[in-house]
Amino acid sequence: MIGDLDRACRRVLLANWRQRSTVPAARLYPHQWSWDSAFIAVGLRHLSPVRAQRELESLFGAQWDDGRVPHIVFDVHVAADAYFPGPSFWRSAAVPGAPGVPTSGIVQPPAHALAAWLTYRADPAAARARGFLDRIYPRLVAWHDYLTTRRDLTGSGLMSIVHPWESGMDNSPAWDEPLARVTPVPTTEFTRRDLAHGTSAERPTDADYGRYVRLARDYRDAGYADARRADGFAVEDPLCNALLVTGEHALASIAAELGRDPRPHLAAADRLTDALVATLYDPAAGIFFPRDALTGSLVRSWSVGGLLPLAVPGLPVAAELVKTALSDRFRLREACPVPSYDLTAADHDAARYWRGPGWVNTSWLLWYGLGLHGETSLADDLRHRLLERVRTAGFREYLDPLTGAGHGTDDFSWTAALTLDLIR
Ligand code: 9YW
Repeated sequence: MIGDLDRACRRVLLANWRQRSTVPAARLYPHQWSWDSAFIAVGLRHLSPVRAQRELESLFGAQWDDGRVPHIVFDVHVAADAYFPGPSFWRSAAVPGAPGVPTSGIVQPPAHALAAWLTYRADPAAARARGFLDRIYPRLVAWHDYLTTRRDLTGSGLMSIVHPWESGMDNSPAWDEPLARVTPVPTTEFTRRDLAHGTSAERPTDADYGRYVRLARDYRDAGYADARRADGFAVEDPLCNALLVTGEHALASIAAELGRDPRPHLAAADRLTDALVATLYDPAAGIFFPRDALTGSLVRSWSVGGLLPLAVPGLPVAAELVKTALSDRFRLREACPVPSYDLTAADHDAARYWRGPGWVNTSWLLWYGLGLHGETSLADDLRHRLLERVRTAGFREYLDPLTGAGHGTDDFSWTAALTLDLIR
């Protein structure tokens, strides 16, 4: 049975490979996405360690001079209207310091250093022969530097996202409040392409899209300069900041492997962990909340992102997060994949994107964190149930966490990649 699932994962990853990288889904997402590539590399390393290295190298080949790694690297061979917003919207070619290939100008969560380290570990000899770590390490360092300097918009030491798409959890209820300030662009001014491949009931609403377009357009028109704008969106997100810490730990391991000093990365990880706990952790709630960087207030929305600092080595409040994951809000022992949003909330929607459904990437991160903090039986249990869910539903984009019904696109790459990793 596991053999069949293993073969099916490989089939999806092979079908979605495009010369230098993997598309998240052939029709809905026909380009390269940043954090998708990180998760894809984690699975691809079991199929072809060299291909996993190339997945990350192609993404970092599109890094901007300021260190940012764009959330989409466009495939110029794909029809211009296949995805909105495409290259003609982002206009990266007009930005000094952007790469030769067209990209978006926003970012996605920094899962890459962890992915690079896991990729290296899959076949150190092959990686050494290709100089993988030597080439990727300075790029990862520049990426983290961009996030910890230019994206520290409040001086708290944490990075801010400036667009909901940057969270990777596009329409999470956590963004409703900070997004309410943004005036939507009328829907007559743009054409969504996602609805041609997905049910509108399971995708973000038109009003959300209008706000996404407004924010992206304003950022573009400001030359992608990072600053707080009163009419904008700026949020310190627990998931992005947790991945930064996890990434600094991975960079320390990479530095040591390269014969460099790992201590600056460990010091950065400690500083970030302290800032994360001091700024975003709510002890009474037992979860991390995002902080609106424009008002300074926590957004008290219970999203899976608030549990994911569990992936931070040595997190002082790990036991409290596990307790919250086991509570009625997330029901870690039964709900699978882990719900993206509070099961008890009145606006929980088990079929709509990041407003309730479970996703395999966030569940994988929780599984990884449970293992890190010695919760082996909970981790094993989650792993078994995830494999069972995917075996039943197929490689869907997101699933109803209580019934296991599949939603969104099928043959979704990170679902296949991380399933392959969980089988190992
Ligand atoms: C979109 C590609 C991306 C993911 C995001 C997910 C979705 C794109 O798909 O965003 O058009 O809505 O929210 O996390 O990287 O898989």
